[in-house]
Parts: sequence; structure tokens; C-alpha cells
Amino acid sequence: MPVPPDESALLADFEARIAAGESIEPKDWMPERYRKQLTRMMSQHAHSEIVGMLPEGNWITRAPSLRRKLSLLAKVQDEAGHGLYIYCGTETLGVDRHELNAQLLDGRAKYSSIFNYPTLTWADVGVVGWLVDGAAIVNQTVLAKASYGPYARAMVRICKEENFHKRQGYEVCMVLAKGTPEQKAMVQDAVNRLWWPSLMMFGPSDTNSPNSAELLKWRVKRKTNDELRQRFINLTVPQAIALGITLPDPDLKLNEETGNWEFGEIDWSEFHAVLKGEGPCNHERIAARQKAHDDGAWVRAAATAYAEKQQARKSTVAA
Ligand code: BYC
Repeated sequence: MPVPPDESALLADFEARIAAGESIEPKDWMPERYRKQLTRMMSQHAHSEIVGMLPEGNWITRAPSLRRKLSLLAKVQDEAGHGLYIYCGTETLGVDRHELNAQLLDGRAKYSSIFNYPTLTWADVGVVGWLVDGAAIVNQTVLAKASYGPYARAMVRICKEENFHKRQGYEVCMVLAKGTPEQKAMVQDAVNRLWWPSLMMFGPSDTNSPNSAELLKWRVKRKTNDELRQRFINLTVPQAIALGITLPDPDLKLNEETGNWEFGEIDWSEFHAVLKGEGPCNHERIAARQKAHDDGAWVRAAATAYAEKQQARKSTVAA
């Protein structure tokens, strides 16, 4: 889109600041496209954290021991915190979180495809921590250097917590993989189901990623979808080997020259079907969020009434 003449100097200054590695802060001038792209990406991220509580929250009452229950509870609460933290960050761009929530509930906004898959066994909780939080860390460590200050700072704290999540997940997998043959088979089955969807978390391949060019130009993204996916695979294959678990990809092989684990073709038709709402749990997830929204109506009404009362009291004192 052509830039109006009076904005070209502002844009040049904005891009120079980004090139110099400066942070863009909420009150700074920014192009509308930058604001729009960040709002889209950050709100999608916040929704993912909130919807991401559902597949694991499903196992809190069935965790196999008190220790497991406590760490799972803590992890799911952390995800809630991450969601709220990122919604706050998104609000610094001038959008209201009620509007963002409305966009999630009516299907205008996306959330990560991975959370449209079910968690069928306790091993899934371990594998989600290992692979899904592992993928999130790879993606978010780079976002901690994003050009938008509030988002980058949120990522620093979130990554610390995601590291704990990943370790608890990997430890669950380790205990099960060294347990009875049935327990090991449970981990293998969970990996078979969740490996490919975890790779899809990084988004479409670079040749098919319409938002990447702009986000890379403005240093919101610092690496491409394919670069991060490859990094995740390189980190994860040795962890699978250490567990004695086979990743469900017969084409996976180490390229000694590049040091990369080469991998097979991702089924992009599955990815696009999940994005269109045709994943195994899309309806269930949105129904759960809609119910939470409806059940929380009285809390919002009470908070609004309280705020109005406080405001009225302040006005009376001031008069
Ligand atoms: N799922 O042009 P592209 C977490 C959409 S971790 C759904 O490459 P972009 C958690 C994309 O939005 C997960 N949609 O987009 C972990 C775009 O559609 P629109 C959350 C996806 O933005 C553990 C279209 O496909 N993390 O929360 O350049 C426990 C074209 O894609 C997906 C983040 O959100 C997907 N996997 O790159 C609990 C990280 N991939 O919007 C919680 C922040 C792509 O144009 N986000 N799409 O209609 C990002 O890093 C980037 O937005 C992405 C996509 C890499 C995800």
C-alpha cells in the first residue's frame, strides 16, 4: 500500500530505529500495518495460551499422583497467566480484550492448530509438555528479540516458565519410557499422534507464508517458519533417541554436512483443514471458551458495577 506523503518521513524514522535495533514502544509512531500485524499475531498467541489450557486441564483430576497433579496445576495456571499477560500487551496497541475475545468466539481470530487435537492418555500430557512447549520455546525465544517492546518483554518471562513446562513434560515421558512395556507404548502412541501437529505449530512453509515478509522486515519475526521448524527438529531428535522413542517419520535422517535432521513431507492439507475448523476438537474448544465466557458474565457485571460505584464516590468527594 502506498504511504501518504506526510507519513513517509515518519516511516523512514521508524524503519531506521528498527534497523538500529531499537525497541518500538506503545506511544511511538508506528505504521498501521505494523500495529495490525502485531495485534493479529499477539492476540492469536494470547488465545493459544488460553485455549491451550483445555487439553491439559482435562487431566488435572486424573493425574496419577499428587506430585504430578501439583505440577500440572501449576503449568495450566501459568498458561492462563501467559494469556492474560499477552492480552495486556495487545491492549497497548489500542485494542480492547473484549473485542479480541469476541473475535475468538465468533471464529474471526485463530489460535494455534495444535490445541485442536485431543489428549487421549496421561502420556499425552508428557508429550505435550515435551513437544508443544518445546516448540513454543523455540518460537518464543526468538520473539523475545521482537521489535515491539511489550511483546518482547512478555516473551522473556514466558520463556522461563515454558522451560519448566518442557522439563516436566520430558520427565513424565522419561519415567513412562523407562516403565512397563505398556507405559512405553503409551508414550510412543502419543508421539505418533502429536509429532506432525507439533511441526505444524511453526506455520506454513516459507514459500506459502503471506505474513512473513512484512513481519521479518519489521523484525517482529527474526527467523522464518521453516528455520524455526528445522531448529526444533534438530533439538528434538536427540531427545527422542535418549528416550528410546521413534519419531513417526521414515524420512528422518541426519545430513552430516549441514548438521540438520532432514524430514519428510508435512501433510499441509491436514493443517489447512484444522485452520478451517475441521480438526478433531475445534468445536469442543470453542464451545468450552463460550461456556467460560457465559459463566463469567456475572463477574464482569459485578466488576463493572463496582468500578461505577467507585467512580461515583470519587466524583462526590471531588465535588
Ligand atoms: N495455527 O503467514 P503465516 C502456546 C496462520 S504456543 C493456527 O506464516 P505468521 C502454548 C496464520 O495466523 C502457540 N494458525 O503467519 C504452548 C496466518 O493466518 P491469518 C502460540 C496458524 O503470523 C504450550 C496463516 O496461517 N504461539 O501458546 O507470519 C502450552 C498464514 O501463516 C498457524 C504463537 O502464537 C498455526 N500453527 O506466522 C500452552 C507464537 N500457523 O492470521 C500454550 C506467535 C500459521 O493471516 N506467533 N497460522 O489469518 C507466531 O510466531 C506466528 O504468528 C506463526 C505464524 C509462526 C504462528
